[in-house]
Amino acid sequence: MQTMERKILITGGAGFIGSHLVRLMVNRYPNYLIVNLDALTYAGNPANLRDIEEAANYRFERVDICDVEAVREVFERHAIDSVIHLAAESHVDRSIDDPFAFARTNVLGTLTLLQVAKERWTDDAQHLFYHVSTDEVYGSLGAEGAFTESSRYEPHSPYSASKASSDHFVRAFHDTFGLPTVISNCSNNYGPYQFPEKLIPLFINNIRERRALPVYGRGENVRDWLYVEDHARAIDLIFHRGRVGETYNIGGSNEWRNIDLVRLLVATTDRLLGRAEGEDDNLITFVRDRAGHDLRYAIDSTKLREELGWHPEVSFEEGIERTVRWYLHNDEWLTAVTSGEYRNYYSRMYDGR
Ligand code: TDX
Repeated sequence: MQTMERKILITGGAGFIGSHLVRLMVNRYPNYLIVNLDALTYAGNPANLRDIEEAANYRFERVDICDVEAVREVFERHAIDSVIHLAAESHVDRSIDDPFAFARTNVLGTLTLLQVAKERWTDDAQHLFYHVSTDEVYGSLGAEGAFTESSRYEPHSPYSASKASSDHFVRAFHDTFGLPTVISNCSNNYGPYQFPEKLIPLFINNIRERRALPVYGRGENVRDWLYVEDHARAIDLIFHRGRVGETYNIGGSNEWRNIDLVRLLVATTDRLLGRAEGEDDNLITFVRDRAGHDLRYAIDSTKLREELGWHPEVSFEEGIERTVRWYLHNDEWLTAVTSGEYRNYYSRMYDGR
């Protein structure tokens, strides 16, 4: 095989955002070796990457980021020089049920990767530990304003507390040991391959099956939505041109109240299914609010736009249309991940690789 310019470990590459990033990097950089390290828990699915799994510059390693020996072996086997770390437990409602799983994967897993990178990267080669994080670490906003890179950390859910903690460890390894790190904090993502526990894919699936749409509280919470490929492009840019030791906020500047978004999803899905307008409005059901539910997130991505010239390329109208179409045309994928069958199938397929 030709000599690879960079050997990049992408953790969580079988997940939603990770699979989009792996696809982008494998296709755009034939001279980079892309090693996807993923434990294939419930939300990680190699079917998300079927189109690139035979690529010459792609490898898959089924490893838990908390398993220090296995992580060391992967670094050694592939002479890893950089990490883009996305592996995480990411669903807020699950973190309310089982906070320990979030501390384990998000905090101890990140610490394990940092420790191995620090041990291994003692030469003068080019290295980078890129940590992918969330806007939720900054807490909740009132009606006005947006989070900047210097906003105070104020996490409210066990999920955001675990991500905040992982961000702190990354900065600590930079400041204490000189590890070359960079962090980005992104707003809510949407698009193909998102696990249907998150609002948008869950609701598209429920509309398709004519099941109730459980809107928490009064649906007045606001989120800033970004198409997942725009996030992957931002990561690529920050990986190559971001300044070491810095943090970059990534956001869509696209705020929606949940209830307005849900109405848009109902209208779009009904239209694409050929159903009459308004036919499924009655599926909208207001339910008990999520505990500690953050009112509003909004990201100020001026730094990323001005320093690195990034901007979102996919409008929300276009992105929602593409996303609803994708879920409706990939009902096999949806049925497989919701039934859990894929887990048995892929566990057999990937064991012992
Ligand atoms: O059934 C639902 N009903 C509902 O009203 C679900 C699943 C969600 N919601 C609301 C809660 C939020 O206000 O919709 C909004 C979006 O919910 P999620 O999709 O669960 O996302 P959120 O809680 O905003 O967190 C997301 O953004 C930051 C991701 O899940 C995180 O992983 C990311 O870091």
